[in-house]
Amino acid sequence: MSTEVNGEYGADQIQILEGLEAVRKRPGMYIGSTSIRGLHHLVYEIVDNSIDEALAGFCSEIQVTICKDNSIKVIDNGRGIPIGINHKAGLPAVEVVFTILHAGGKFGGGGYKVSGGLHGVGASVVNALSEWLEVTIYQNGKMYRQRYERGKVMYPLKEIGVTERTGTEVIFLPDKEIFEETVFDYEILRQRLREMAFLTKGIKIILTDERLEEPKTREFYYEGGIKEYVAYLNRHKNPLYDQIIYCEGQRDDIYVEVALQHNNSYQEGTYSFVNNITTPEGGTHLTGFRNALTKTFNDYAKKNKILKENETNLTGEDIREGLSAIISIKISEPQFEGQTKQKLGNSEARGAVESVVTEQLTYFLEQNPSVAKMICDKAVLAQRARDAARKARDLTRRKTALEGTSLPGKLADCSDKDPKNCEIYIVEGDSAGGSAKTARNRATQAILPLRGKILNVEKSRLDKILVNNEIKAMITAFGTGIGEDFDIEKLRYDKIVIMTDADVDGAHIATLMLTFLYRFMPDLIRKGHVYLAQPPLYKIDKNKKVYYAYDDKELNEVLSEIGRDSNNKIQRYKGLGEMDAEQLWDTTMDPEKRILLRVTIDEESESEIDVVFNTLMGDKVEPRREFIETNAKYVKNLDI
Ligand code: TSJ
Repeated sequence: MSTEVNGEYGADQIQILEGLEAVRKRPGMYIGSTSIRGLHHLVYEIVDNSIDEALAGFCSEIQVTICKDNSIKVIDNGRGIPIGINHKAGLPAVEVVFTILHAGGKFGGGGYKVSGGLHGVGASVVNALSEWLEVTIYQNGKMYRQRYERGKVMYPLKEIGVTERTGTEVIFLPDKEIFEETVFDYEILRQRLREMAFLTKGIKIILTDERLEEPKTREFYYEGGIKEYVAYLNRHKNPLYDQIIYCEGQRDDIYVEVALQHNNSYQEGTYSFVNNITTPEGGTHLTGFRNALTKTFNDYAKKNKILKENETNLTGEDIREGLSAIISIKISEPQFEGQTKQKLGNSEARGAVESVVTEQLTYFLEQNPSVAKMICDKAVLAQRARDAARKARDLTRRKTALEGTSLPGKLADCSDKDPKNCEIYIVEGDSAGGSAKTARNRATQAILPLRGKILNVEKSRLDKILVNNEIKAMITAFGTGIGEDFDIEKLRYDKIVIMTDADVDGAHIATLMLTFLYRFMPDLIRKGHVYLAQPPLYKIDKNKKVYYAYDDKELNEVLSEIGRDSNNKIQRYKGLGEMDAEQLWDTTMDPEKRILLRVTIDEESESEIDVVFNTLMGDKVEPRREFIETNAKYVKNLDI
């Protein structure tokens, strides 16, 4: 059975094709890039529409499937895209959605579109960039379908059968002519869809990967929405109190939701979103939140004599110590600012968030005095530590002013004074440090040996951190200063190479260092200056020839190549200390032969990185062990 719903095809069609052709000519303008990132963006564009249907109150479930041929299928149980004729275009609304640029949400009337933002351009862009796309609509007891190829309509919307359900189904195959990469990454989709589920309370999102022999399915459903997101952020930490503080409200046309809970660490983890899109650089909504938090707690502390009238106010930083928080707002016309367009600019958002949070947080603190006291007490301690840290820092600043920058005694510096040519090896242990000093190229390679485990900065306040000798040595050697004083122009080395044993202890020490760098000099990592050295795990001697293997797989490869016989002498290195200087140079330090791993932060998942670090650094032992065994995912391979 096949009944035509609409057969009119006119001159408008030509204009439509020109619109979609523009998308195919300059895809980057519409989806950011044609890399793997842009590819995944297609999925979010489609799913956003179902999320909007959920926000409008008509959809409770979204299924996302990666099909065997790498096409993507999205099904929701909403009302189904309207099929009636849109009078402006003279076409069924669904056809307008898929063929006219920027039509998303503006058809049919009553459509409530808030999601999308950075590239919120909708279904027509996905259609234009797909080899083919098929939409099926379940509505009023009937099923309707239309198919497009590279944006072109293959046939008018047709009725294809009967159904009892309602909803929308879209399948599309990204165009290999457009995208550099057309294989979807399950992990990337899993992370983003989980985030969307956290941000849309009550929605169930089901992700299935059918490419595997045994299809993999994950369900994301968070009844409490961002409250559960905060619980998730704190899942490997020790919350200061049981409740998750939650504020929700609407001011003018801005819907505001905030959830927060403190833990007993010293770092803040606040993540803000606008229309379900992350705003890593914050903006007015974040400012409104911070203002409200600072003001409400100071008012409470004064009123309840936790702070005396003549005592200095708690700073925002004091109150946010150990805070995990999610701020999520929905606004109809978000303005994104800054170089990367990741910062909210709408000034009305500041007032909206400030008003909702002040009102509801004040009420919460009055209702929960013991929680209020715990947070205030922690903030007062933070205030004292901050004062002590300032004194310590003033002292070091004054010192360097008087004595010039005196480099740490343990540092064996290089002779070349041009930072571009220089690198510094941070080496675990004095004995390995000794070998490294002998082995190095004195002109360009500096060695800084560190003794034993460095301080865990996740578990220490700033005043402790700044007087720690190992950390002081690193800060002075790098030359950049830290925190607000940080200046990358002053960096004395192009590469900072962390060299530790290839065992669990070594991995832990490397992580402690990375954590320190991430917390106090994140730009060193962002700008690609931080590396991990890769010492070999095995040495194989055969008839006076020496081979090295960096893992078990390579060991096997070497053995297959040279023959497995009794002349092989295999040594498993337990640490850098077992290598002499020449071996260390040959395997790990010689720029011609070594392998370095560059440490990177995936900007899209900085909140996930936080969880990674906290997994390693937190008080709870079990998740840490698990992590070290599965190894660091923020490290990407780089051959140099
Ligand atoms: F992106 C898309 F257009 F391809 C798409 C849209 C893809 C998927 C998987 C779902 C959807 C979608 C659209 N789901 N639900 C809707 N809802 C509407 O379009 C809709 C339905 C009814 C009314 C109304 O006012 O009666 C309004 C709208 C916007």
